[in-house]
Amino acid sequence: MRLLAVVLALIVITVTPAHAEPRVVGGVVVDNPAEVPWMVALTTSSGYQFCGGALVGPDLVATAAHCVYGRAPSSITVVGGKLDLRTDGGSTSVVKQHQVAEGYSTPSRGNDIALLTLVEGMPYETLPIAETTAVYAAGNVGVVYGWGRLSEHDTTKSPLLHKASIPVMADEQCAAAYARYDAKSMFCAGYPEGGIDACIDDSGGPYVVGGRLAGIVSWGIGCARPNAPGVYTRVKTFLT
Ligand code: 4AZ
Repeated sequence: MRLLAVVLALIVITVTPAHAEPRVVGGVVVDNPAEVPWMVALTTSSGYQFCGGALVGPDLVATAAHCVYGRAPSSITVVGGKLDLRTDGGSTSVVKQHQVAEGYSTPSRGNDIALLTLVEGMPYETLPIAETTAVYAAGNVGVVYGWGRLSEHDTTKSPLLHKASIPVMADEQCAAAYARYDAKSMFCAGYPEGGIDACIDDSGGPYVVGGRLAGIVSWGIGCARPNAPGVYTRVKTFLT
C-alpha cells in the first residue's frame, strides 16, 4: 500500500480540551473510546505494556523504532480497542514483521520510527498521517496519548489511557534545549515551564494534530522538566 511503499518509521499526537484530573504527566484520563479508535498498546506476551502505537492501516501500526529494535516480532503483542488495559474485550495480535527506519540507532540520533505488520488485522478506524509540514508550526497544539508514567519518578503504572495537549515548540527553542536536535527527523512539544509531557512507556504513542498523526513519542531529558521539552519523531518526513 501507499504507506508501506513510502515508509520507514512513525509517531503520534492529538489535541483536546483540558479535563480535570492530571495524568501522562499533567494530562487527563481519556474516557471516550470513540476519540481514539486507532490507539494501541505494545505489550509483552504476558501483558506488560511498554510502549504505545497507532493503527495506520488495518494491520499496520506506527510506533517508535526504539520500542521494537532488537525485539523478536513474535514477542510483541499489540492490544487495540480498549482504554483500560485491565478489561477484557478489544483485539490483540502478535506482530508478524517490523520495519525500522533506515539509519535508526538510538532515539537521540533520530529516525525513531517503525512500522509493525500484524498477524491479525484490527477492525478499528485508522489514524491518517499528517499531510503537510504546516502541522509543525510552532504553537500548534497537538494531543499526545499514552499509558506511561504519571510523573518522572512514579514507577506505578496506570492501566488507563491518558492524554495531554501540548504545543509544538520552535526549532530554535528545541535546539537550545538539546544539542542533538535534528529538525529533519524530530520536533519538540512542551511548555518552557514544563509540567505537561509524555514520559517513560508513552514512547511510540501518537501526537495528533488536527486528527492526524504528526509525531511519535521518542525521547527527552526526564519528563515535564522546565526547558526540557518532549522530543517526537517528525512523522511527515518518513510517511507520506
Ligand atoms: C522514555 O524514556 C521517554 N519526556 C519518553 C518520553 C520522554 C522522555 C523519555 C519525554 O521513554
